[in-house]
Amino acid sequence: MAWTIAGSSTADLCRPVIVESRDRRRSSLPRPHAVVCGKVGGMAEPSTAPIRLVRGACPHDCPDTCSWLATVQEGRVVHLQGNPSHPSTHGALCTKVSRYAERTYHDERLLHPMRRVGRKGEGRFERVSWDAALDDIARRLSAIAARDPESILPYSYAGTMGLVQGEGMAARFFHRLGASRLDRTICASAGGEALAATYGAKVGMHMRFFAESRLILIWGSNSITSNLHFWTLAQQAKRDGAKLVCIDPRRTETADKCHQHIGLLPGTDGALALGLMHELFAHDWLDHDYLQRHVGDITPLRERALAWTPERTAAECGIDAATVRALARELGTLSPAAIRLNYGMQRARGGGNAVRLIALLPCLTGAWRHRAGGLLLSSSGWFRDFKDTAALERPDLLAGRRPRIINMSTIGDDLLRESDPAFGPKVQAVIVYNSNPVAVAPQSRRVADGFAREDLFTVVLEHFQTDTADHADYLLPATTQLEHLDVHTAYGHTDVLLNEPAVPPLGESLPNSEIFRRLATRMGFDEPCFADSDEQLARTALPSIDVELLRRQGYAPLPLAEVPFAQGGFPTADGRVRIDAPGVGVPDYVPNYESRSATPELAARFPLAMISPPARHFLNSSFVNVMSLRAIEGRPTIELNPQDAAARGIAEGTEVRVFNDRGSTLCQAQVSERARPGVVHGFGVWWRKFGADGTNVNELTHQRLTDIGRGPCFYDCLVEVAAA
Ligand SMILES: Nc1nc2c(c(=O)[nH]1)N[C@H]1C(S)=C(S)[C@@H](COP(=O)(O)OP(=O)(O)OC[C@H]3O[C@@H](n4cnc5c(=O)[nH]c(N)nc54)[C@H](O)[C@@H]3O)O[C@H]1N2
Ligand SMILES: Nc1nc2c(c(=O)[nH]1)N[C@H]1C(S)=C(S)[C@@H](COP(=O)(O)OP(=O)(O)OC[C@H]3O[C@@H](n4cnc5c(=O)[nH]c(N)nc54)[C@H](O)[C@@H]3O)O[C@H]1N2
Ligand SMILES: [Mo]
Repeated sequence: MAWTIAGSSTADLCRPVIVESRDRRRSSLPRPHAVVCGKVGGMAEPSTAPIRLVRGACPHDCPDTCSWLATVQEGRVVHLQGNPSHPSTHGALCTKVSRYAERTYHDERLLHPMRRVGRKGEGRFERVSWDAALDDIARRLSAIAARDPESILPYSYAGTMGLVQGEGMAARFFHRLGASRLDRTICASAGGEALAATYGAKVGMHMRFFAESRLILIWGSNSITSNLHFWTLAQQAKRDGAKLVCIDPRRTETADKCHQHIGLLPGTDGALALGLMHELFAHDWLDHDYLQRHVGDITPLRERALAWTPERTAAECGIDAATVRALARELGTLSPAAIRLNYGMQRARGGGNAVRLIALLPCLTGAWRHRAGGLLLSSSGWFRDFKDTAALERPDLLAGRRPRIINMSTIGDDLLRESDPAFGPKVQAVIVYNSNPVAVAPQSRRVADGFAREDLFTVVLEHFQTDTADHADYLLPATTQLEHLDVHTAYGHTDVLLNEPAVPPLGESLPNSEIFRRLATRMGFDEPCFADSDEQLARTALPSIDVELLRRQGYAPLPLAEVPFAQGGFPTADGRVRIDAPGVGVPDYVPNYESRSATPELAARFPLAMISPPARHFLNSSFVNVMSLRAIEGRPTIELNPQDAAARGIAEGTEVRVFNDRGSTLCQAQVSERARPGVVHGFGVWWRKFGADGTNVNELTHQRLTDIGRGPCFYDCLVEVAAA
């Protein structure tokens, strides 16, 4: 099967035309002038120029991975809408992504390569040509590599989730170079590795069948903010009589719309899962047949769970014993019962064990027998058999070398480390793409200090001059999703999506793939794989996907069973769920690094537990610079309970300092019953430079890692709040 989009030049990438119409009034196509904001459309009067619809995919790090349609008129994207024929998108984009064109055409979009002229971090640059930039970068990287290629570090995450603009050409480049490898842990590795230890892979029930569940636990997720298209399904189930329970320390907007909110203390989910198991065992709400056939020996788990009486559980979680009992009864007796687990609850020390314990609940009750029962944390493992990561990323280019691995979650410490035998060589160069570490990584003061090293050679590929970009020696303009080709897998649904470029690259921007292609040439890497076009990369990444179908409808569902584990068949070595897994043992409750019970002396000085969940109108630190969205979010805030506020003389709107031993950040108090006493919420990863004092919430977070998966513990953090 051949891809019908041909050629490798950026001009060729912009050919696909899906629908043409000369007469807007008679077509059912959107009326661009009516819906776009002035900035994007830029026209007061409706234009009668012909329009085209181009199929694309939302590139953002979100479980929904929407299929979109871009309306192009006179060479410009004038409107973006959800693809009505893609089942999970069902024609609806979230507020922020419907403004994606505003982001693409933003006044501050980087359009030319830039070279630093000021001090590190000052953010002063001069325009240079691509040739000058790439020649100098290649020269400097070659010189560093000649001494030790491991002192060069790639730093990237999910600014785009695309397989082509993600780790395709970039991975080939760094493998060939022999650079340090990056452990990409910043989001999902605790939960992901926990799930893999239990089920064998990051797999679960299909999102669409939540609509048919009778009981839905929304656990550690604010679905209305971060998983909107799942929320539609949950509401459908609710209308059909399902009970919805939200388990979250914060009474979120999602919790408001569920039948019940269980506001446990942060990081105590493992204890709650054990308490629920206690009741399942005590009342024999177990599917013995399922357990015997499809689950490992439960004896050690039973012993552990029987020690967690509802009273003990309630005391640890800060909830009532009756709540534990009632929830266990529902889980044990309502069918089909489904758990939408998300990543909120794995950003604490015991996050991995908590995910393992929760993942065992539907195994005990046999909920997996039903298509609307079981659990979903991530569906990304379903793509394994359809994806050829080795062919895409070419680890064989390491040619037997095994460069050291640096954890992206400890970048603050690692940029400041000297050479030593355990660590290896001091980091001399960082190439950042698809990420904004100075804002998003924990303990960002140290991250900023590391990037401010005058002797660190830093190249940043970006759309905007982010906090990280301020520290670049070279700042290279990258294309957005409207300007490049890509293919996407997902971690909520199980469809592959195609993103066709809607317009040519703005200014002199280039796709990440092309920047690494050109750099490879400059470095003298002459392996044929460095000449692969974006189309070839896409085809290599997903060799068995029906490309014609993709081009016709923008998406292609994976052929998967509706009820994946009705007959067991988990992707473990023996097909059974693992209770006792190699390397991680039998799961147990692991308390936080920082909490009133774990660290009472620390809590005496910093008595408030802080969690810092996503802001609804930002996507991590993306969109923070889109004015219409920032206007909705207002300014950095900390939400605290009226009791905690009163005890500190803080009122709604008071300017406050949130601080601990690691740092301090200024924000505005929001006094609300949504926060339970003792817990505060700092929303969104703001750009530090937009913070009142040039900081953001990560000034306060630490770099210690989760029990499983070496992930960050953003939500395991004690602070104090005081009027500024
Ligand atoms: N609008 C928007 N959407 C996003 C993002 C965004 O920034 N903005 N980010 C995207 C990304 S990268 C990701 S990884 C996903 C994240 O998706 P989720 O993990 O679903 O993130 P949230 O929806 O914030 O859910 C986190 C919830 O967990 C709660 N929480 C915090 N600590 C605990 C705890 O210890 N136990 C329990 N039970 N709950 C806890 C928080 O209060 C919050 O409501 O969302 C994606 N979608
Ligand atoms: N305190 C706290 N910190 C957190 C979190 C939290 O909940 N609380 N969430 C964490 C989570 S879940 C995650 S996933 C991380 C996210 O951290 P990151 O993956 O760094 O995500 P973003 O902040 O969205 O930054 C992505 C950057 O990539 C750029 N980009 C997008 N597309 C492209 C492209 O095609 N080419 C290039 N070159 N650049 C592109 C965007 O402009 C943006 O600046 O943050 C983490 N940090
Ligand atoms: Mo994430």
